[in-house]
Amino acid sequence: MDKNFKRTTVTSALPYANGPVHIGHLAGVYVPADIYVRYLRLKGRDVLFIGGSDEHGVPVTIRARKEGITVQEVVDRYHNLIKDSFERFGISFDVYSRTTSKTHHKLASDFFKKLYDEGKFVERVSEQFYDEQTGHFLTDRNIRGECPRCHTADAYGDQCEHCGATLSPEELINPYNAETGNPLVKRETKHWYLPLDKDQAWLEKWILEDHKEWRPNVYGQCKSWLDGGLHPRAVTRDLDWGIPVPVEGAEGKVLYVWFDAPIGYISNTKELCDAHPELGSWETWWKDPETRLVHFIGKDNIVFHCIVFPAMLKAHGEYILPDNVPSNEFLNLEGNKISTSKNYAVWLNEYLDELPDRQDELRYVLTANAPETKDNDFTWADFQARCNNELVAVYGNFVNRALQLTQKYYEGRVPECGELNDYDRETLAEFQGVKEKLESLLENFKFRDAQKEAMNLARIGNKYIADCEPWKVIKTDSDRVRTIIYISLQLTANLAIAFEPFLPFSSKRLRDMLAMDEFQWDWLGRTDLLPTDKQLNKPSLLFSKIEDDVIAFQQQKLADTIKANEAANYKAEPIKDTISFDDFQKLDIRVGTVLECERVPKMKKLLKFRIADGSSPSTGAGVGSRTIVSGISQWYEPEQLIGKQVLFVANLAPREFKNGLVSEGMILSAENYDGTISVTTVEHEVKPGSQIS
Ligand code: B3M
Ligand code: ZN
Repeated sequence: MDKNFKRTTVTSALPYANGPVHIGHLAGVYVPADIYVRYLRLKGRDVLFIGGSDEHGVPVTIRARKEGITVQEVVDRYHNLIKDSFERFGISFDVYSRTTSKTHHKLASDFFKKLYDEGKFVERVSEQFYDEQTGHFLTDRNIRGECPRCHTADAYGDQCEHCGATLSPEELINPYNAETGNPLVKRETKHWYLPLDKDQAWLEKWILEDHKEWRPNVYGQCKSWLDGGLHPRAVTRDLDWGIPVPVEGAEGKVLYVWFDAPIGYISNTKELCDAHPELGSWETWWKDPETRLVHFIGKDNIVFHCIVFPAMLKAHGEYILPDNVPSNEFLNLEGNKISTSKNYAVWLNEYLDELPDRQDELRYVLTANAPETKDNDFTWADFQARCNNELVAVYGNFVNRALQLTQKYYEGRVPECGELNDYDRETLAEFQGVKEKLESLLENFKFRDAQKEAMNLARIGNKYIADCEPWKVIKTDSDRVRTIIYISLQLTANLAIAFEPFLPFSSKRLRDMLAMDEFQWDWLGRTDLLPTDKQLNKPSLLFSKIEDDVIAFQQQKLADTIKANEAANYKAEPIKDTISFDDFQKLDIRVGTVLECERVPKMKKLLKFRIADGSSPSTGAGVGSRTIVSGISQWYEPEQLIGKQVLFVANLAPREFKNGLVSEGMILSAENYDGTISVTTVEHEVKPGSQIS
């Protein structure tokens, strides 16, 4: 870190309180931010970690209408759920507050007022879509209408999901309110805009020249916004949920959520510092040029944190600007996009309930797979493999061996270190070199590589103890074993420090086993962390295996969600052209009883039926029947159908198959949304040959 900074304010994006947080949020924002903050604290640096819920904006209002509860109930429910899950997951916020707090409403309102009074906004009147029956202006996403390209009836105001066209609401044919279905009219409305075009020059210099060190994805996105030319952005909205615009004549208008939410970082810091005077004034954390400001965010928030919020801060005049904005790309889930609205995600609260005491396993995998430079995929199979092959088999195994042998040979006391041989020295040297590497990776937000280095330490330890084979050497050279165990224990203590930012739960368990009350980052690499004769506590396994059934359960859960979504999105085929009653009368549909049913050799899809059809038997005895061949073998075992009564078309011209088989009619069946087939049948048994009319 630059010498000029005395303290660091770390913020992480404020999640919308419209649903629980999921692994995408964790991998993209909260786990990396937490690693960084834990590292800085361990280094003894002054740092505040600011979090909170974003409780304004359209998403929470949509959720309220969907669930049939008030917006306040929605934000209360999800704020509490999110806050609680973060806590259980070990995200070590210094404060986790909410943008509906009094402190925030006042601070955001004052912020706006100051800019307004100083003439920093431009006022504009524009025409927006308006629902006369509900008396509301609508946001783009809440407007639907016919797509001008593909003519699907229900394209969104910003996009047609059918043909993929990017749209603006003006382009929609017959726009209507997505929720009420009411038609919309255009109406004039006044709003305040932040004239970003005037910020173009200094933003270009500040980002493109002075912050070349920002991650390529962040820098690149900023560059493309800047290259495209900045335009004024509205910072108010016509909505009834949010912070009222503190200007006369602005009734019914609120601050745009992206205006107030980032100010939430400041409000939450104020709330924290006001309650804890020992932290100093909140203003020090936001206004002192010796404070370093770092925003952890997801990639869809880059423009707001790198361009809009800095422009607001600059316009205000008293604030520092972010020094870095480490943003990740997206995490996918089993090859599909994570989606809150489609309920397709691994939700943190459910993970914590379903895989209790396995916080570090998830933290580990999310960091190992962090989408730092490109989108990445989370799969449960990979989760299991990494837990079992890395956490259990390498880190856990090494620690367990070292501690168990200490119990067995020395009753849990740290033995004395004898003379080191070359291999010992090499191992220790390798260990000591890692501190600097780890630090430089962490300071540069390369958490994935940093965790790899930490795991590498465990590998070195694991290899050391496996190579030295103390369990064999004990028979011949007990002095040597003392040294091996001494070194292994020092390595173990080092691991507890190195992993603390990444895996705080297991690191704490390990420190408890080692009776290590104190520790600092700067002790990393030392070989006297556990003095000779120190009594260690009883060891237990640091990690345990993840069994197959746990993984299968999670995989099934996702598969079920996909199915449920498909069912929910199913749209029946359009109705065919109208036919006359006479035409319908030409069809002869009857009920038949399945007498025989069997597979057809060499024709995998087919089932061959013998159907009692009510005709006179050709031989004069038994029941009349016919052969019908149907391509439904994928959905039924032949035995399932024998004895069933099915509907069939009796007057269809016979059809001959390649192998000479002739089908005398067609069994009627329904095709479900997912392509599965279900044969039609009658509710009460009827005589074979009964006609359908
Ligand atoms: N709530 C958007 C999001 O969750 C928004 C972030 C605000 S950060 C100030 O993607
Ligand atoms: Zn379309």
